[in-house]
Amino acid sequence: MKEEIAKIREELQKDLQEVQNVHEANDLRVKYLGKKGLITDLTKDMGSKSIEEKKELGKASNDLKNEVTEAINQVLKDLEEKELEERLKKDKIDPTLPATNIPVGGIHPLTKITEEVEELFVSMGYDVVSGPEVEDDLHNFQLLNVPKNHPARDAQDTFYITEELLLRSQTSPVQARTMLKMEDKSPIRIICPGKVYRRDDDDATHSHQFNQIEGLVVGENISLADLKGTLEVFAKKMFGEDRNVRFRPSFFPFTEPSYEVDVSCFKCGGKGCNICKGTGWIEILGSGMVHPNVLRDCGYDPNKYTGFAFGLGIERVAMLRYGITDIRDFYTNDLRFLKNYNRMEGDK
Ligand code: 2NM
Repeated sequence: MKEEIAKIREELQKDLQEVQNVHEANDLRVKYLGKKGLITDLTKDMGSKSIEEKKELGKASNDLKNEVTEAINQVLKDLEEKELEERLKKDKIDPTLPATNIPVGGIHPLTKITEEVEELFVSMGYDVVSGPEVEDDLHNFQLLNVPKNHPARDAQDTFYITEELLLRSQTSPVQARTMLKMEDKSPIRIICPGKVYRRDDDDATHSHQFNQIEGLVVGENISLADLKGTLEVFAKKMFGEDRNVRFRPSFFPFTEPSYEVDVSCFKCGGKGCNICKGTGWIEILGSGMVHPNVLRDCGYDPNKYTGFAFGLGIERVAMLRYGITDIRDFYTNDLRFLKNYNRMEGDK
């Protein structure tokens, strides 16, 4: 037995000297200490031994086990140190090298305005709803009380794909779809942000594709006072609490009566300047009480339900808020332009 132990020791010494890496050191652990390892083997036929022999063999094999464990651990430690040292030597870092300039993305100004408007209306209990950009004549025009001979339907103003299909010219078809979908005709409070398309020649203030947010509230006893109160809150949140707001009579096919909403000029305070073109007022949105024909065609009995609706152009609001003078700047994705709207508070 002693001979066997001596033999194992001898073999271990040889093995330890030959170990090259952590992997091999772990193999050694299995070879000596594993379930079928050399040391485990020693105690295999313990059962046939006398008590004295068992004691002796038990102690000897235990000592050997500890010895081997320690030796292998030491080898592992040495190897790890050696590997670390080599890596440090190889991967030298030069902290004086200039840092890599990683361009950081930011939130687009149109997204910022959209999110701000969404947040305000969601806080007042509205849902945000979206719908298809490719629409049909029914949802984009007919259901919104836009008659067959209306100029907005002209191929000169609308992008037609076929005679029936078109790129939506406003987001109100989403609202028509929402009303039609409400089987129980329960009240509606929604805003619909999204891209719309019109056949304009692009210049500093026109774009053939822009973004809109339209709102719709339908229920029993919804009145003009609700429209005025809601849009006044909106106008002041967007352009400043000390703005004045006025409602000017206007015309839209889908609302009756209809109003355009102006805020007092935030630059001159109403005295007249280049921003308000001397009038003291800035137009920010269109609105009105939903036309009874629209309610009826979308499944809401106009004798029982009323509603108000409004629409605004995101680009226009963003241009006013940030003093942007060319609408095309939103779409050219020039980072020098976009970066301006992602400055941290207090930056110069
Ligand atoms: C505007 C102005 C006034 C409007 C109407 C509707 C609907 F679907 F209820 F008929 N949605 N949006 C509306 C009303 C839009 O944009 C200048």
